[in-house]
Amino acid sequence: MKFTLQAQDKNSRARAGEIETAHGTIKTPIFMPVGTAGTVKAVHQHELVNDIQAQIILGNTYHLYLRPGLEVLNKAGGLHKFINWDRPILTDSGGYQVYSLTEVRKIKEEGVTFRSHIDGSKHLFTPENVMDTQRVIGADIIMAFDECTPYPCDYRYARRSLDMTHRWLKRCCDRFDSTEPLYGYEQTLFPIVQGSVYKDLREKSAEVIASFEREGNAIGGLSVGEPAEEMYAMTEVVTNILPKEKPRYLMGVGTPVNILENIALGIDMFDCVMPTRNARNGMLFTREGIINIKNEKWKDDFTPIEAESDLLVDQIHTKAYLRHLIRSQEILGAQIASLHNLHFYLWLVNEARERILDGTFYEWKNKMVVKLGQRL
Ligand code: PRF
Repeated sequence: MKFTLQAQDKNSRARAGEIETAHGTIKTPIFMPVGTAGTVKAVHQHELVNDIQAQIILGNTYHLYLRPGLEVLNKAGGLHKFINWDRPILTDSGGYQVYSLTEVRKIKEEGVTFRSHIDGSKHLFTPENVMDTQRVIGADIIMAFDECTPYPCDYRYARRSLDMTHRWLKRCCDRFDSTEPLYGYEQTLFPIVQGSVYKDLREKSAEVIASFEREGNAIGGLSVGEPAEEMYAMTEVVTNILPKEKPRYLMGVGTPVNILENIALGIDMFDCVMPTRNARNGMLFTREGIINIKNEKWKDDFTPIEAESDLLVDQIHTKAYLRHLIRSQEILGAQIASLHNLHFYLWLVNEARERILDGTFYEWKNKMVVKLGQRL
């Protein structure tokens, strides 16, 4: 993997760059649609490529390990082949899903035991076996196994957890560096900064993570319920320490406003279920603000879903029709709304990139933040 910085904004810490992977180049800042179980929910690969030009998607180790399982993924020749996607993929390690999706779990030095949310079966994730699993899945970028602390989290717990996440990182790196990719192309491992909302823990973690000198770095443990101002404060502390010449990935963030503010703080990569999950409930993100398409207000609005958008479904379908589909729980409603929201998120990060390149990012960002937070 290679990262090239192409521009740095003068009025903020925003950057534009390019990440080269074995499956092609990613222009940053980037948003990665979430494809948890080998599919970006309700959006076909053909649409990801042709309608919204998605450059990279995310998969989840936790889900793929449980179903379809490693034997199928290995026989398929890895996730790219299994789902017929030849662009970059990043997989999360399960270091978040085991905490958010499973009820019975035990966190020990060795790893985490948990019960499957599918059939209740018992499993153990360790730093080592999570690396092996991500070798089998075969993503271009894989994530270290960490503990994402909840919010709020007392200082003592956050400090102990952080120390364990750092010890786990050493074990991840040792296993990753002593194994080979299975499908003939290179993979790279990103470590994850934790430390809850404590400045000193975040500083310490960023220093430890930087000292591993991996090709890119991630920030976890944010957007877990803390106020946005606390998230931005932590991002700033960490991006001041993480090396400039490597990509920075803020995990699981966020709203369009969160994304713009974090780009301004020096983040290059984002993922979030919000555009797809909220689409299925009728929340649409637009250039003018947020719409709840289920509202009575849109009942007989026969204007396009978004007139300024160049996405086919935004042009050819009306708000009234999409409202009807979502209210009737029609599958097509989820498809149109998900495609719309992902297209908007990708438009947003691409626009940010263009503004960074031409030097107008900061003023544009401040204007957009006001607009995008509005409810229409
Ligand atoms: N760790 C991992 N994945 C994550 C997170 C984390 O802290 C978050 C937190 N927002 C989202 N996804 N491994």
